[in-house]
Amino acid sequence: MRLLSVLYQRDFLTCKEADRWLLWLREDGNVGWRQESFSIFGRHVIAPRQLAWFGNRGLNYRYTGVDHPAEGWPRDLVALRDRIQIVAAQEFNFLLLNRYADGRHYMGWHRDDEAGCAGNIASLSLGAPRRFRFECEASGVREHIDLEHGSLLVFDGRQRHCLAKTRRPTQERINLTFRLLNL
Ligand SMILES: O=C(O)CCC(=O)C(=O)O
Repeated sequence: MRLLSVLYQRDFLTCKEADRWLLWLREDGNVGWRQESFSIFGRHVIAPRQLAWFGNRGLNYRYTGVDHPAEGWPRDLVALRDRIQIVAAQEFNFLLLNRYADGRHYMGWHRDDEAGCAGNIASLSLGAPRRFRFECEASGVREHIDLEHGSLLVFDGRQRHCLAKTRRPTQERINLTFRLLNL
């Protein structure tokens, strides 16, 4: 694979664990899901997905001109973060969550190279499998990997990537991206 991937563990979580996390993330009161809007090239755009975040209190992840100030970690998520830190062999202090209701929800091509981002991103997938595309830096060739329920992908966020739209009937997917912001 030409993805600057450090690792892909298809069965990082057992199916039972992954199902439980999906329920927890959907449960009222656990996660403050919101549909964000931002300005891009002077256009007002509503993000085609829902978003939430957690992180070390005091950290602020600013991207697409929007602040995302963190207020700490829910207790339930700390053990999951710690487990992912061991596998990824690095620390994470911020978590961005994306919720794709169906195949019409997506994330366009981008790099996660904002000032203040460091290290790799650990991406945990829950729910419907979705196609993650990435572009080979040197050749411009595009490849993909289908991210499955309970899988963990650790990758270099500076490489161009996207979560593709699909016309196939597709159920909900929630993605957790653990990140390291420079303090
Ligand atoms: O949902 C995904 O797997 C992609 C997420 C992503 O590209 C990002 O958070 O930067």
